[in-house]
Amino acid sequence: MEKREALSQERLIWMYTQMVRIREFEERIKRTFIEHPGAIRGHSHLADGAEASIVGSLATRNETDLAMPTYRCHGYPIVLGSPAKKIMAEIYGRKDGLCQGYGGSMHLADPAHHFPGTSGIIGQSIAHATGAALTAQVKKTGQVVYCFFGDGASKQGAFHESLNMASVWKLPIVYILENNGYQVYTHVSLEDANEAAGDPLSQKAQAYSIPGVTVDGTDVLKVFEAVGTAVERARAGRGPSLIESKFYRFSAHGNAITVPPVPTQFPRARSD
Ligand SMILES: Cc1ncc(C[n+]2csc(CCOP(=O)(O)OP(=O)(O)O)c2C)c(N)n1
Ligand SMILES: [Mg+2]
Repeated sequence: MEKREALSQERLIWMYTQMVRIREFEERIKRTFIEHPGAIRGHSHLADGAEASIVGSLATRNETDLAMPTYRCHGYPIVLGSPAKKIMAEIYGRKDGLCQGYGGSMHLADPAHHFPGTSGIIGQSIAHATGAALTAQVKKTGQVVYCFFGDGASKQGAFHESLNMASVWKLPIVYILENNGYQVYTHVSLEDANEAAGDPLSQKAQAYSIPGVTVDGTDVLKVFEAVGTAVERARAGRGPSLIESKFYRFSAHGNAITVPPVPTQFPRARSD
């Protein structure tokens, strides 16, 4: 795999271009929600702020490796090579969309570009990705699975079951925990609001005897380096790693335009 210092100018420009493409694509969706309400039906969850994390991660992959994110998923197929027009058409629910309009924004899939599909059920995609890694191991395909999920998803049982199994069986998977500071509208600073316990969240890896690191998810090269190390380990048959990539979600949870201000105090249930 390419080393960070050895990245060519062409490669760096490719990374930058992909980040801009993702942001432009999502800005267009945002504008549509403002200027043409109702044109896009249902929800559309934007990932502005995640561009460097997505691109830095996927820049480390081999052609046949699989990328399996959650429902906040527009950026990944853009980088993998799915036609942006087809992704947008899918978000509009059109027949010429990536999934003939059946999936919509949250359920993109493009197997031809090594993008098996996403799920709106928080945490479940971690189990799907772990299953895909088991398949890769059993069939000896040489593929590594890139499993992306949120800070909120790391509280789910599927996360813990998957990491346990992947560690025991040394599955070729990299878990990329995208800590964007929010679970819907609950900010990480709200300690008593059922946020994900543990800081940094990468320390959860220790429970499963696998490497866990936290990285600045707004620095594409730092992400590239951290994920690259994890991918090399996975490809060598040494098992999974957990990367916590920290960044900030600029948009609201879904559709809306701005993030609500972070409340200074979480409203507690009255005990009297
Ligand atoms: C099993 C399940 N429980 C609850 C929800 C409702 N829900 C949608 S998004 C979300 C929070 C997810 O937070 P996080 O994992 O941090 O992902 P992010 O939205 O920040 O990318 C919740 C609880 C759901 N979709 N699935
Ligand atoms: Mg989150």
